[in-house]
Amino acid sequence: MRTLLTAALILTATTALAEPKSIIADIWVDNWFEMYVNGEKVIEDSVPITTERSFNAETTTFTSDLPMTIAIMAKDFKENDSGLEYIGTNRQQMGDGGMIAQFRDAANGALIAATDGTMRCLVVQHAPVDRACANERDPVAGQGACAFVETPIPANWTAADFDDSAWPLAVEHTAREVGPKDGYDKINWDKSAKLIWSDDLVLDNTLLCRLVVTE
Ligand SMILES: [Ca+2]
Ligand SMILES: [Ca+2]
Repeated sequence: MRTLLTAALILTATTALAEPKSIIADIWVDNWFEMYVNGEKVIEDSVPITTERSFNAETTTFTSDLPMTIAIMAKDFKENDSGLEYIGTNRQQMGDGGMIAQFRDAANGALIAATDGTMRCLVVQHAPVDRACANERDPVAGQGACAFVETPIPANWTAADFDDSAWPLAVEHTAREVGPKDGYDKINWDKSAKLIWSDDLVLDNTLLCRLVVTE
């Protein structure tokens, strides 16, 4: 009887510990993102990256056990691998990126995690290699100043057990540097949520970023 009772208590305790949390995520990326939790895709930016000025924010709710691993692919828009946009027009330019996200406990609104410089981000597309590309009359991706650097996307990069210890730390940027707008302004950001990217908001166009939430 005592053994049975103990077993029942342990089972109850284990069940309570394993109860997944309902989590509300707010995400704003210039220009597009997809997000994975423990290797499973949870949300993709609802506005296609080809949409001009796609500065929307997304809010979504998902459930996860803690610890959890958040993995976000973030893309600054580029018309092609030169990294430029508005190619051939008088607005031809390199364009810049930026992102911010926060994760709250749906039960009480408490902040669980947010983007900041403790995250790790790997740049997988960098272009152009020379800013002079933006002034070329006929910029061709892969040629001269308009060359690009592409890094293969590691298999399993979204998985909880992926080793990101060799990736660079994310870099925090000010709102003045990023110039966030539109959807960004509709979210009440916790002050611990930071705008991040690599160290180069302009030339680094596609990033893989990971955040391990242990709380
Ligand atoms: Ca952009
Ligand atoms: Ca860019």
